[in-house]
Amino acid sequence: MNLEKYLTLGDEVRQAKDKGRPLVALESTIISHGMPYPENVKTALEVESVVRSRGAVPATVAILDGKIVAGLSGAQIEELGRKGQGVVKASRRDLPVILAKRIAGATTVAGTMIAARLAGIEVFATGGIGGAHRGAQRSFDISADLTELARTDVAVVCAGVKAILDIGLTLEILETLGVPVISYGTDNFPAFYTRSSGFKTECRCDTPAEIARALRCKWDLGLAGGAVIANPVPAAAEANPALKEEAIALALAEADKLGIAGKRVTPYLLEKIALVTGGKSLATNIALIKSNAALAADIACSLRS
Ligand code: PSU
Ligand code: MN
Repeated sequence: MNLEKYLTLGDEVRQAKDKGRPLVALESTIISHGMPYPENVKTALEVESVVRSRGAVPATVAILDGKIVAGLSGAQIEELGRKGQGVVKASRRDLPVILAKRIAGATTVAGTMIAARLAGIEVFATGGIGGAHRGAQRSFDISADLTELARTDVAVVCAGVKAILDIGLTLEILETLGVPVISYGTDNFPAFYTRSSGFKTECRCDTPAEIARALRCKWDLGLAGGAVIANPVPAAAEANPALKEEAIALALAEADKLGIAGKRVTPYLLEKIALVTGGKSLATNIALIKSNAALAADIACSLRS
């Protein structure tokens, strides 16, 4: 396949690849659908700076003008952030049509993993991954992020999954799919806004080098697929659990009443929770993404050493 037909690398990313420097992919659904403007743009640019400050090179991913772009410019990030929900959310199944129609797409975790693999990037940092929604036994609403983790060789550093999801069910599905879930510096699986979900993980690593070695073993052995690296939110930025649970209950009830379904569910819940918690959840969100970017950069550097 002629990769250049579909993939464009930003200048900084191209130079980094030529020199064999460590890279970290970053998603854009979080910019367009996960946070309000202008905090989304400011955060996206700051997250890139965090990656650079740890000696790696950021590659923020989106789809623009019929190409998957790995390494957006500041102006491109600004445009995606300003358009917000006006940009189409792009997961695996959406990529072909968005590319063919030459419209803009904000890549989800699944979409960004695909782009990262095409660009030869092994590590990706985000806030939270998608998972099995509460009631998934009936609705079948299970994010394509999980099946992507089973097939695409990219490690995803996140702060766990939000309690808007069924965390236990999400972990069971990841186990079935053979996806390693590694908690960083803890035996607990984090729940995005809070440091523990109440669920334990079987795998714990305490250093980025240890995580990098585990990833290398996996891929050397041909065990296809990615890994979830779960990094708990920094303690100082942890949200009040009671406030968060109340906001989630309200958001879920509202979504149900309005009949929100399909790809609109996750962005709707995120927006509602941000609104209900009066911006408190946003501060937590920003702190944890930066912390994930730092860990991802450290892992990417370890993978190169
Ligand atoms: N969870 C969050 N924040 C997010 C997302 C999920 O806490 O921004 C975004 C990510 O881009 C993720 C996507 O890949 O939502 C999952 O959407 P869905 O549940 O429709 O697969
Ligand atoms: Mn869904």
